[in-house]
Amino acid sequence: MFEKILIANRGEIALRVLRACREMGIRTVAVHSEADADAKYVKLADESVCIGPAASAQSYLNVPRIIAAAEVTDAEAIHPGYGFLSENADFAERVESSGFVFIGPRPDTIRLMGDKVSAKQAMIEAGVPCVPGSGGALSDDPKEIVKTARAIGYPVIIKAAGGGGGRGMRVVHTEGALLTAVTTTRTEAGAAFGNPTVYMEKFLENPRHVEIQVLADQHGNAVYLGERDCSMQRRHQKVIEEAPAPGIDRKLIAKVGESCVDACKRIGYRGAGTFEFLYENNEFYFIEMNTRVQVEHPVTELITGIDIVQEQIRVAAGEKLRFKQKDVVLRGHSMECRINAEDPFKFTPSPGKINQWHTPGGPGIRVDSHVFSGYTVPPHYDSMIGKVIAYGDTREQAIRRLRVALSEMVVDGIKTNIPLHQDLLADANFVAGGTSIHYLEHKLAGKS
Ligand code: MV4
Repeated sequence: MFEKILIANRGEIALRVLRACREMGIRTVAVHSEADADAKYVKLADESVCIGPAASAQSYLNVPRIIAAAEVTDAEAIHPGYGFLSENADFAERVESSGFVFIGPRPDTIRLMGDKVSAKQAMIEAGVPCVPGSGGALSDDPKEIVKTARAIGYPVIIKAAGGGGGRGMRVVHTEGALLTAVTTTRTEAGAAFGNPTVYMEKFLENPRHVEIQVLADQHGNAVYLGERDCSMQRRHQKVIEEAPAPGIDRKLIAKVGESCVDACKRIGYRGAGTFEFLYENNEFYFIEMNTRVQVEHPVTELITGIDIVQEQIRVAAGEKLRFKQKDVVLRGHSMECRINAEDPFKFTPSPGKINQWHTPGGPGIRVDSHVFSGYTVPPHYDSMIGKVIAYGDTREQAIRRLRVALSEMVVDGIKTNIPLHQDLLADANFVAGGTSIHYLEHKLAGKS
C-alpha cells in the first residue's frame, strides 16, 4: 500500500479523500490555492503545499506545480477527486511519466472515454445498450447527414465528440433545420473543444438519468455497485441523487450492470467509473462514461457498505478487488441533497463568511462537508459546499430522515439552496419517485 498520497483537489472531496487515507494509515499531502490556505483539510493533512493564487487555472489546474509538490513531498500517488484535472488524460500521463501513480484509469482509457464518439463505439462493441444514432462520427456530406437523420427519425440530437456533461449539443426537430444545426454545432465544437467532430442520436424526449457505478482492478476483475438516479437537475447540475433508482426492474438493471462489467473487462478499465444512461420506456441507453469518482458516490456507499474512495486507492496500488459480484448486496435506500452557496430560487452564487454552521445527525444521516463555523466560502470555485446524505430501510424513510436533517441544519451568513431541497422533499411527484430530467426546470418555470 502507498505510504503517502497527494490530494489534487479542494473542498468536500479533498476532505473525503483525506479521511479515506487516514483510515488506511496513509499519510497525506494537501495542495491548495492562496484562497484555501485556511481550509480544514489543509490543517488535517500531514503536509500542505500552496500551489498558486485563487484562480483555478493557476492552482488546481496548474500541472507543473502539482507534480513539483508531489516531488518535494515524496508522495507516491495522486488522487484527483472530481472536476479539475480528474478526467484530463494529459495530466494522468504526466503523473505516470513523473513516476507517480494516478489514482484513476490509465491515460488512454481516459482519452477513449473523453471522446464521446470513441466511447460510444467501444460500448456498442461491448454490447452495452446505446441510443440509436450515427454509429460513429457524422459524415461531412449533406446528403449522408439527411439520410442518417431520416433513418434515425426526428427529433434527433447533434452532439460534439469533445463535449459531454451537456456541453456542445443541439436538438433538431425537422429536416429543414438539420444542416444549419450540424454546421453550427461543428463550429462551436471546434472553438470550444478543438475538435469539430459531431455525432447524431435519436433525441429522447422525457428520459430519466440513471447511472451505473463500477469498480475494476488491474487483474481483470470488475463489479457493478448498482445504480443511481440523478434525474433531479437544473442546467446539467445535479441537485438530488438517490440509490436505488425507484421503480426500475431489478432484472433489467442486472442485465445492464453485467454489460458494464463486460465493457470494463474488454477495455481493461481500472478504478472507479460511472456509465451514464438515459432511461425511458423501460429501456437503458448509454450516453457517456465518467472515469472519476463522482459527487454522488456516497448514496452507493450507503446501500452497498463499500467505501468507493478506499477501493480506488487499493486497486490503484495493485490490489485485487476484495469482493465478487455476488458479494455486492444492495440494502435499503439512500438519497443525497447537494448543499450549494446560492440563492435557493434565483441560483445566483452566495459566497462569503458562514457565521454559524450546525450540521444534522442521528440515525442514517451523513454529512460530507469541509465547512465549519467561521469559514468563508471563496467566490472563485463551484458553489457546492457540502452534501447531506440519508440512509433508510425504505425510500420513504430516507426522505423522512432527510427532511428532519435539513430542518436541523443551520447555515448563517450566506444563502443556501436548503429551501429548494425542502420544497422538493415535499413535492408529491418527487416523493412518488421516477420524475424525469426535465422535472425541476418545469417546476421552477411554474409548469407543475
Ligand atoms: C441526450 C438527451 C436526449 N436524447 N441524448 C445532456 C448531458 C449529456 N450527458 C447528455 N445529455 C442529454 N443527452 C439523447 N439522445 C438529453 C440530454 C439531457 C440530459 C441528460 C442527462 C441529465 C440531464 C439532461 C438535461 C438535458 C438534456
